[in-house]
Amino acid sequence: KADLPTYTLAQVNAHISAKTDGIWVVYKNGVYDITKFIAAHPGGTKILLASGKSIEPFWQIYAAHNHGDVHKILEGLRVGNLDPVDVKALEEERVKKFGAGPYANEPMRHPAMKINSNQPFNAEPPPELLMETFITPNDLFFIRNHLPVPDIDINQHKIEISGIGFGQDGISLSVEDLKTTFKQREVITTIQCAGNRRAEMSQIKQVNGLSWDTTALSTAKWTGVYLSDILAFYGIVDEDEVGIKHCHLEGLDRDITGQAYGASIPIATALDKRKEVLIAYAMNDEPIPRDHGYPLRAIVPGTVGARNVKFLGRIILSDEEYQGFWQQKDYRGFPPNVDYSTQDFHRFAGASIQELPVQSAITEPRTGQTWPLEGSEEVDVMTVKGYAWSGGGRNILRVDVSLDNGQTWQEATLAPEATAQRYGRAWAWTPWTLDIDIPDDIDHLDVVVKAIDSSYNVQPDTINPIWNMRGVLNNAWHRIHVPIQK
Ligand code: HEM
Ligand code: MTE
Ligand code: MO
Repeated sequence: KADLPTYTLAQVNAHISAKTDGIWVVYKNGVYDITKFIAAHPGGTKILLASGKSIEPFWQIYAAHNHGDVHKILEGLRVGNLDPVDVKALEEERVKKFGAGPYANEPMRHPAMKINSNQPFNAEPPPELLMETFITPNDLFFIRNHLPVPDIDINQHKIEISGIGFGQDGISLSVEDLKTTFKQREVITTIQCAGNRRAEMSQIKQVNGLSWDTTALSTAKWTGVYLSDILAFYGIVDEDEVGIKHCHLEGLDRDITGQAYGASIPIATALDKRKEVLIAYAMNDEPIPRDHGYPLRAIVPGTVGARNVKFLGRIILSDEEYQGFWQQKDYRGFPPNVDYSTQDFHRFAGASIQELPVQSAITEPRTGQTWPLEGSEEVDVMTVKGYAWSGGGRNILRVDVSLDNGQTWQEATLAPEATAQRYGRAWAWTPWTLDIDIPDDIDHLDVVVKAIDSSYNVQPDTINPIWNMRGVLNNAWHRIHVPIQK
């Protein structure tokens, strides 16, 4: 590119009109004329948002540009080099915004998200926005990252499958191989973090972990191929075969020692077609956003979020569980009597969490939020909203709401998309609503919810019997306190 002219950022800034000087953008040290490309851009006229500017911040949101092919198109539009002084200035601006080091290349996030930690990035959506739709929009889907988000070129990416039945070297498949070899499948599923509602658990006695409220869960439609189809293609259909017990799922996000995020699921889950375990390449009809696992992600319906491994790089069939930290030391249920002061507390770690227990919560109103009385009507009504969900595909049979701490109950109305789910394959949540008549002469309401799943499992009424030092698996009755404004 040495023969191309050099331009300053100020000159690029002036190229914002297709009619006069053309529309230019910059990317790293290159200057590009996109005037003729705009009409052909697969993402439409959004590209104009970057007119005269750097496209980098935009490409941080839209992972689909993370492609050798896209960079080839871009180079075809090159008209010059950016003045090295401006290249340095842009880089400094980027570092100021995103920081330096392992977290310098994180994607952009929706400003409405409530951030629980920045590095790694963890955030949950406001409950009122989350419950507006059955399927959560991608940019409002809760984010739970243990490590920096990797930056993967989809064209170079190959998923490796090894272990029992595949030999040590195993095989590898590109994203294209997956799409062309196996039948395309769709699954609508809710992903819930084991730490959802941890904040309430800490009110009983401090637990360790991110302080999640009630919205460390979201729902999406995932497109991909069944893991059971892939394994069957290579002749693995029987879980009793030569000692296969676990299916490891390993991501491409790594800590500074090189240890990847990884997890495992029982081989029975991986092989069972009815469990619909997916190797997904799309989320709500878009390439999976970087935060949610671009370019490939394991979707394990009905199973705790932690096993839905993002940025999937390797699948290994084994006679033992995955040995990484988050399978062995975390995402396990400790008994209520064990805490960090207990001698050798790791000894008490229970089995790794897989299917989650029945859950429900109220999302509107929020606890502490004052409810204004209309005053005009005979009886004032408060609309209460929330979700229910159970692990293992168990359907929600009923959602009960009480205003007197469980003495009497009213039945909520369940969302039709939810109740239409097949028996034993209710992977998605059950949104519910109930209009409550507000009694006269009260200054507050204490509202309680519980759900019942298709195994007639119920939620515990208090947190005490399920308290655990990691603050996972909180599915006690959810309670809110609502002051009534007279
Ligand atoms: C999709 C090229 C700039 C927004 C795409 C795709 C290509 C492309 C090839 C299809 C990718 C795929 O689906 O495999 C380019 C080039 C650009 C540019 C060469 C600069 C010269 C931008 C900018 C924005 C943008 C600045 C936003 C402000 C989008 C969106 C999609 C898309 C929304 C749809 C895919 C998605 O939602 O993830 N672009 N693009 N693009 N592009 Fe661009
Ligand atoms: N996969 C990888 N590779 N790295 C991670 O940090 N976090 C897990 C799981 N998969 C994680 C991962 C946890 S604990 C949860 S709850 C879900 O991803 C969160 O998925 P989301 O960020 O798409 O909401
Ligand atoms: Mo999680």
